[in-house]
Amino acid sequence: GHVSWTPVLNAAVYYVDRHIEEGRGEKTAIYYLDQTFTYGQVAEMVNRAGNTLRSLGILREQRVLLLLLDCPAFAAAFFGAMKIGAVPIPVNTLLTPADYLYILQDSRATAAVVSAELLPGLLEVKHQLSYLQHILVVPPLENPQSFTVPTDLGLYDWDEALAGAKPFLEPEATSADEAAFWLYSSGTTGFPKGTIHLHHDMIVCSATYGRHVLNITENDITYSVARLFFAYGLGNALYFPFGAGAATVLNPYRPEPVKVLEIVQKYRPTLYFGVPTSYTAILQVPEAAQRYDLSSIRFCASAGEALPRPIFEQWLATFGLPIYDGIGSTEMAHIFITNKPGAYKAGSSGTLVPGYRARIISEGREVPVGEIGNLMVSGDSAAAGYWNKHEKSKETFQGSWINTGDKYYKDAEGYYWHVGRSDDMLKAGGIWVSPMEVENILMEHPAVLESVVIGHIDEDGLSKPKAFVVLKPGFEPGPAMVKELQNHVKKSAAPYKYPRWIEFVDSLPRTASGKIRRYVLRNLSTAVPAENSQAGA
Ligand code: 3UK
Repeated sequence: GHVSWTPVLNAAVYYVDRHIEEGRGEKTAIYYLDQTFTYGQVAEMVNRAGNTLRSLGILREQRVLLLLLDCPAFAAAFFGAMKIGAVPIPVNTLLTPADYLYILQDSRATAAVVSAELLPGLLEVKHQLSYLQHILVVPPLENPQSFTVPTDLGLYDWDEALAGAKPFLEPEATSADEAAFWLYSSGTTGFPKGTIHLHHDMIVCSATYGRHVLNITENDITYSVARLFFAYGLGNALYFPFGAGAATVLNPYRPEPVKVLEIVQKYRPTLYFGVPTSYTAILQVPEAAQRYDLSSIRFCASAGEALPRPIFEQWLATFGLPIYDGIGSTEMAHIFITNKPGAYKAGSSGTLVPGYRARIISEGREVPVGEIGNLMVSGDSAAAGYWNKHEKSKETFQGSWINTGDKYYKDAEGYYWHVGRSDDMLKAGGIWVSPMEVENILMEHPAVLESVVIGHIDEDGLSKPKAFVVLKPGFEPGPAMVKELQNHVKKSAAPYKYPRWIEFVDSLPRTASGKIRRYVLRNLSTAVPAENSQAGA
């Protein structure tokens, strides 16, 4: 028989070292606050990071958790780990200690690189960890000089460790098909799933969306409101610019609308990546177009959830720029259907990105144009599967096809229109919220008998969590109880998950078999504004 070997490919070499060989060593790779980093400097940082991890005994295939704000250390840790064949796992910085405990135990990461600001959350669960041995702490933004790493066993100062490491590093001869990085993705039931991406996956995204949609070149400057720990942000602000030898603007602070406008004015990015919530928030800034110069931007992208048509139109009217909405997923690494210059329809997700295939399936068959079905997608950036979640992997990864869980129809011109999810998942600001998680937390409150959480569409056309709550006898519904329950959720879940509205009901609608009829509440929720509801921040 014929024996074929998977080619040797180390994505860190493609994204970092290649630029030195191709003469871009002096070119700016990262703009960060008042610093700039050239590709030469980034390559050296990556090598020092890889050597640091190696000297701690981190081996090929071992996972390394990255709990980091957007900063140059992220790039160094991500590609440094990858260069030695280890597997970085960027994680959401807004999660709770319990979430980090789960992810660290599930992944069995042996090392973590953590921003000092986020360290307390990790230390809270450190005694419960079975696998984590080393924590490298990136000094804080405020008073980094006076920062000292707590003297706990296994804690190191990132800057000191890198300063003491060698600046040269031979890449591990990884194969194109071995794990390069993981990302955790949430679902309706159960814990988040470690989604395993391979060394070739990012390169496929660079060759598809990066080349055919963004048309990114080394003259571009990217800026993403979506953080690096999201699959969306990771492409936008790291591997798309690094794939082209372009520059990226990284900023560690919360992307408040005015801050975002200041960053655009200061660094003059050409490619801008937002989410519907951030576009909506910027449109609320008085006289934004008069006060801030956005003329550097040649392309505005949106993803994470559908961009409502009114937001597209207001943005175009205000800034003269169309927003190119596209759908991507953690499983596909990045965007596979999108609007683009010369081919867009406001309110749609656009057309297929070259390199991807899609099918809309209902009852086992592809549906005709105009009919709604479940969206399946195929492309070579697809993850290999979920870590240790066999049943969930089989549901999502079906041969070369991935079940997105989204309901779509396609029009006669090949544009895809999002009509909802086929599960109960909802998003807030483009981030997954599992209704069950919020329901369980509400149920822990002594006043709550039962509850249902759904996605409620606000006045901007964006979905946010809303709870229907049945109180136990003797508890008073009203604004005080709304606040109380909201605070209760904020205490035990990531802050973006709290219900923005709470409606008190006498009972929940159920089927004959006792299953809650969520769709009834969803319809009720859009038709009649809730009496007892109270809008949140
Ligand atoms: C939904 C959208 C309508 C959809 C992502 C760009 O969002 C990303 O990944 P996630 O794993 O979520 C995937 C799910 O989010 N969705 C995303 N974009 C859109 N729905 N219109 C859109 N434009 O339900 C999808 O299945 O968090 C986005 C790039 C990489 C990503 N991972």
